[in-house]
Amino acid sequence: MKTRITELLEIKYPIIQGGMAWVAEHHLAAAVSQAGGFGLIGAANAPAEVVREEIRKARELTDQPFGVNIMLLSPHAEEVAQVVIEEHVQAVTTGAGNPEKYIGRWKEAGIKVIPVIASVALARRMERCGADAVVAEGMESGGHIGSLTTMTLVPQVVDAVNIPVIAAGGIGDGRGFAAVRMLGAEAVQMGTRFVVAKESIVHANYKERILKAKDIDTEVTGQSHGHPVRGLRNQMTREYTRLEKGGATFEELEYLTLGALRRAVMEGDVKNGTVMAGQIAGLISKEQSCQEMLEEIMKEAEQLLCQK
Ligand code: TUI
Repeated sequence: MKTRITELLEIKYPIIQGGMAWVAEHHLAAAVSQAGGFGLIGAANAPAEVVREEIRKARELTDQPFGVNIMLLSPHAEEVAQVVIEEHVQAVTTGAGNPEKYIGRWKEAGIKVIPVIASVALARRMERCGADAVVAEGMESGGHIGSLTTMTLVPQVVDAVNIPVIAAGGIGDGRGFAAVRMLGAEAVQMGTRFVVAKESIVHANYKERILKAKDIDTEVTGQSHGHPVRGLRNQMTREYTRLEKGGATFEELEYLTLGALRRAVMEGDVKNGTVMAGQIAGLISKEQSCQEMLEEIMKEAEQLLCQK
């Protein structure tokens, strides 16, 4: 399947892996790219030199193109923005903010720039600033989210900009892929499905929670201070919600979640850690290699899209 995104990123399949904090490290990114999709290293809150090492390690595992996701709330965002230039990564995606001030520098260095956006206004602005594409991410996604659904956001962004649109949020199989193609998207970005990939280094407890999740098992915390985050409900989210309803300050809530994603991903503490996952978790029921996932999704999508 050829689209402007497969051309832009020089990939076989128009499937991009989300730049998930702690999860999207070099093994996963390289495996997705090696399988014909586009892998991303999630810089999250990591220092720039750690990101540089991750890029170099991914290069040892694949000669295919991959990118880096820069989380703009990170205290290291500025340095990471420079490292991706020095390391000549093919593409940068950004999340949780407006990457305007970096776009000129990245474009000059020949890097493809793909901001993740959650509104038409930011999509338009990114196009004006020279972005090559945007990821339109609905609130079905795991992690930090906006307020619109994928179903409503994607077609409105497609109508508002001329650059290609990648859909994200709530997509976990070939049906989701085909559905967003109908909305005008030229690729998908998936996160939750890749968390359970064989090549994903995520702790077995975390994978098991996703594999066993039901449709209604995710919850959004942090609405009150403007940083809504979706994850699987557990002791941590219940305590968070109790404090949030009781009027806890931003600092008190931050303290509760400090290091919580790392505890869940790396140590398997799925009770008191943060288990970020999207609403599609209930659909995800098997651990597969990235190659198996991509081939299965594309086969299903192509069958659906080619039906007369
Ligand atoms: O960034 C993500 N997902 C993330 S980042 C993350 S780490 C984190 N953890 C706790 C709190 C905050 C961050 C976990 N998951 N997705 C991309 C995304 N970007 N979703 C929504 C947005 C977004 C929202 C508002 C982008 C821009 C924006 O407005 C910026 C502006 O200035 O207009």
